[in-house]
Amino acid sequence: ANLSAPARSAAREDLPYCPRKSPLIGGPIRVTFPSGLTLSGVERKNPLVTRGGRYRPPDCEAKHRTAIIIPHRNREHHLKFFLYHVHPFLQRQQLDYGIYIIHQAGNYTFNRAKLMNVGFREAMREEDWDCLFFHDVDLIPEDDRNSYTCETVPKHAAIAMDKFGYKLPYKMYFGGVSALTPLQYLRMNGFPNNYWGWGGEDDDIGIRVSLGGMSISRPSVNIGRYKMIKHKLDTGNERNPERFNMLAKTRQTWKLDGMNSLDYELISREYRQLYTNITVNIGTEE
Ligand code: UD2
Ligand code: MN
Repeated sequence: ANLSAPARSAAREDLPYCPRKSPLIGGPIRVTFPSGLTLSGVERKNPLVTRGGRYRPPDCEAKHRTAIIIPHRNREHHLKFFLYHVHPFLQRQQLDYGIYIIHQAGNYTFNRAKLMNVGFREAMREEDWDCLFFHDVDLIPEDDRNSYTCETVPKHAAIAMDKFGYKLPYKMYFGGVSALTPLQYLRMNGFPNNYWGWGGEDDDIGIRVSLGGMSISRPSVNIGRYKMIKHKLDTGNERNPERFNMLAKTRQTWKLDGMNSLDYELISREYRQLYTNITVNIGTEE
């Protein structure tokens, strides 16, 4: 892995803008998990991806710049399949994109939402992204019409997952994959930093959207489809028993806890071929 920032290619002044609808979109995708898949195999299949997991369409100027933010620890097996599917998926959408893996250092209880806040800050430090996708590592989109771009209000993209019978489990559900512009993200003070362990943070985020005075947009159920790679609850991410008490207080806490109170120690930033890896010490519960 290389630690120096990748050089941005020079401006490509002569290129026309990409069309409003990419001609490469095919609709439903057959999601498979080939045995024997390796990261170098994924690299060979994605020759136009540059160091740090960056891509720009070779023959047109992208209309959208999207960063994918993925909270991670100990899921290398899922990450490999994710990259295998999602790189070609994003390229078919003719996006200017980058993939950021936010890796929680140490063995302390996992904190998905705080890692997202770190990802937001670290990605925006590098590029003026106009849309951020906050994405579980184990969710594979099943239709490339599910556009990885932002809307005028926060978008919840993972609305139809195999594990919930391809329908929304409940109306306020906001888990799995969501997309916000930097302004939308800051308007709700980002995500909460204090949900340690499994559960609750996704509902908190949904509540924050509405407390920030915004509504939720969603793709249609036949397009916002995802497969979740099967797994058990991870060690170090046990159910958070406080989650219901905390959710009852979001209205009092959201302005105090979020991007404006985010505190972490950056351990490393590595520009790997298929993604930028950000390892971070996010501390422990107070
Ligand atoms: C659900 C939600 C998820 C989140 C979670 C509760 C779905 C599809 N997703 O996921 O968005 O709200 O409940 O916290 O319903 N992770 C690691 N290492 C770990 C633990 C988690 O990398 O040790 C990351 C990874 O990106 C994973 C994500 O956190 O996909 C969510 O954790 P999960 O997959 O264990 O939780 P799950 O499937 O119940
Ligand atoms: Mn999962």
